Amino acid sequence: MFTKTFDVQSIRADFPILHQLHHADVPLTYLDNAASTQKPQAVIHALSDYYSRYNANVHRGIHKLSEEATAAYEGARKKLQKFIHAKSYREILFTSGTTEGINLVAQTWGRANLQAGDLVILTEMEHHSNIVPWQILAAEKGFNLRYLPILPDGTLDLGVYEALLRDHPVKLVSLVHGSNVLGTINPIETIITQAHARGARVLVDAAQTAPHLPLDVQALDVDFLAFSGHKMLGPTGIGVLYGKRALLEAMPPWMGGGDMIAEVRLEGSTWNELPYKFEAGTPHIAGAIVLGHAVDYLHQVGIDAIHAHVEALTQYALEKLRAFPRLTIYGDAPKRGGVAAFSLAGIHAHDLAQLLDQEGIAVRAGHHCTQPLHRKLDLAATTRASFYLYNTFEEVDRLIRALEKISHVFERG
Ligand code: C6P
Repeated sequence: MFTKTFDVQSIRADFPILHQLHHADVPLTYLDNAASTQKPQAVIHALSDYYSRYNANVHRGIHKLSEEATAAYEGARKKLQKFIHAKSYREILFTSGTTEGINLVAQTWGRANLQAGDLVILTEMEHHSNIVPWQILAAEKGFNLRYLPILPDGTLDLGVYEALLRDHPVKLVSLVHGSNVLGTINPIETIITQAHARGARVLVDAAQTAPHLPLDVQALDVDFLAFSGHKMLGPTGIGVLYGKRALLEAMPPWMGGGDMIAEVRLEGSTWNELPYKFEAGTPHIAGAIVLGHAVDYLHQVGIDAIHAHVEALTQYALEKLRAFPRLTIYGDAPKRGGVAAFSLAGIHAHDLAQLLDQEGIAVRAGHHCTQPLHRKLDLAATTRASFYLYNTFEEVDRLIRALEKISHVFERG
């Protein structure tokens, strides 16, 4: 049936937070990985090591500490370059996360390239961070937004996509790779090829896929790709925006300040080379270095192995959840990531999450920053379990047992 060969126990041993009682008498079952992941000891150590041994500003000082910090910061950039197979380290911009990456593209590339009459295609399953930046800019520039509809199984209606590309001046397609609610993995390869055939650019939100799917930006030929460090064992406040070099070169800078300039005169300024043109001010040095260590850890375990484990766990969970009485799962795409959003009839999503918490199980409840998607599904909120490399089949069983217990209490009540 499901492969259980992944050495999850030795992985779990690396994550100190997992070995605690959640409440007085129940162990922690952490199933909120789509929101943020836990950190292995190597990553925690890298953070304290940076602050204990070589904390200094980068690109500025000529003293040893600054040189060391700069080497580690730029070394991390190269690790991230390799992680997504970018051609050059100059195409890797450190941001605060996916949200900032998308806003950066909107405010620089978007501001310079989108105008009244143009069409930008988004989808109905986008996270707010890939809707609101475009709405803000569209209100100012007067271009149009269209959202690709979702079919009943949670996949995108690609017929509508082809028609929009054929009939409208589409300038940009900006879409999520893996939905944080439906789990759907969108066929970005085809979407990118079709967009390019019509001269449109593509931005991919890889917040939910970078943590467990091998990504190759050159093979994909994607124009921009954004992801967050904290969803892939790294710290909060750090993420990556990949952009094709020629596009980044042509884009105006976003924030102005130190480090992003070549020369400043009172009459005007010129810009630093890539990637520094887009990294104004003191960057999140510790965050970037530590994210590099998170990537090392992911490589050690193996992204393919992590993906296979997450997929097996998710399939196992979905099979059990599907058999659960009065439970509805949202999304039935053939290719999906490690999330399962569901409702249990008669129990509000937040109450359910709270009751699961009492059983030691951490899940998320709410609209998961996808209000338009929830509105489309005619739901105010869902409860969501999400899985990662340190989760076990036993933990899925624990979730099911807890749901049974809660369900019985509600039935009796
Ligand atoms: N989703 C979730 O619980 P930031 O906050 O910038 O690191 O990531 C934003 C983001 C963008 N796109 C997708 C697909 C996402 O899932 C997220 C973050 C979290 O689902 C927090 S709302």
